[in-house]
Amino acid sequence: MQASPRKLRNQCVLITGASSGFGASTAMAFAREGAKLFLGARRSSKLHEVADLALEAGAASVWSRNLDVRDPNSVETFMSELKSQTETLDVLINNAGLALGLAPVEEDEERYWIQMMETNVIGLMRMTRDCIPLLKKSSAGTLINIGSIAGRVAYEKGAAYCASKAAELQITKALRLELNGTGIRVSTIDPGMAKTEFSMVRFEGDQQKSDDVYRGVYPLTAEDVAETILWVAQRPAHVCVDELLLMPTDQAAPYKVHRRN
Ligand code: NDP
Ligand code: 8X3
Repeated sequence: MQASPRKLRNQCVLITGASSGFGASTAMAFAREGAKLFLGARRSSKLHEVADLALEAGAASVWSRNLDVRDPNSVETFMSELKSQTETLDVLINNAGLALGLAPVEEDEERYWIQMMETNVIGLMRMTRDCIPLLKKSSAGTLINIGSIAGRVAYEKGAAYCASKAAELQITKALRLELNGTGIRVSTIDPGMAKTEFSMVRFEGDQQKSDDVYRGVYPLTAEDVAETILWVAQRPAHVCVDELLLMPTDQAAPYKVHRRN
């Protein structure tokens, strides 16, 4: 007999990096399914806008707080306040992340490497460690990490970002093994080029450089990625999508991009 898709109504879903891009769109996708949302990011005003829209879209409830995954104190406060709201988490989406700069190692900035590693690797592990006890209380806990094509295929001038996403892939694989037998599903969703605030962050607000990334290309949208995250979470409890690589048709590899004039 075919098991039916998992219902997300009233399920507790935590999304990190929910103030823009994939995180904000994923909040909306889960809101439309009637989930109880728990949202975190550093920019509180943007986060509150997403929270208001998610309530309008049908979320059962929305709780949002300032969260900096790089800062142990911020994570501790966030988790302690979250635990006063719920004892269980059904879905954790480790989405908070960023790239900074695009330069050969010889010319690159160490402060960028530190911020990427602290956010994309240590922050993800910190959130995961603190959420596992709550995921274990769910009847079908689901842990979804956002990786990247960059974690699978290295590209020039992206060494530290690629390394951080390669680390995410290996962390996800280790967690899949560690949590086997708990009923918790562990997935990595690894998108290629997507148009969000990602490139504006990478190039520190340089609009021209950001626009050049997407010039003549039809990239993924935040909604494409959000729908994929939702689909993974909706699989029946006995189905785990271990790894999912999601690329724009125009992009066959990081630098193999078809551009129209
Ligand atoms: P955005 O810049 O639009 O979103 C990134 C989110 O991460 C923001 O909400 C930001 O919120 C949050 N964030 C960054 N640093 C921290 C931090 N220290 N603590 C908490 N939240 C943080 O980019 P995307 O939506 O594209 O990126 C989301 C994820 O997807 C990232 O992990 C990225 O590496 C990955 N990715 C992106 C791709 C792309 O081409 N766009 C492709 C493949 C993967 P705030 O600034 O408010 O804290
Ligand atoms: C973001 C995709 O190719 O810019 O993870 O690194 S890429």
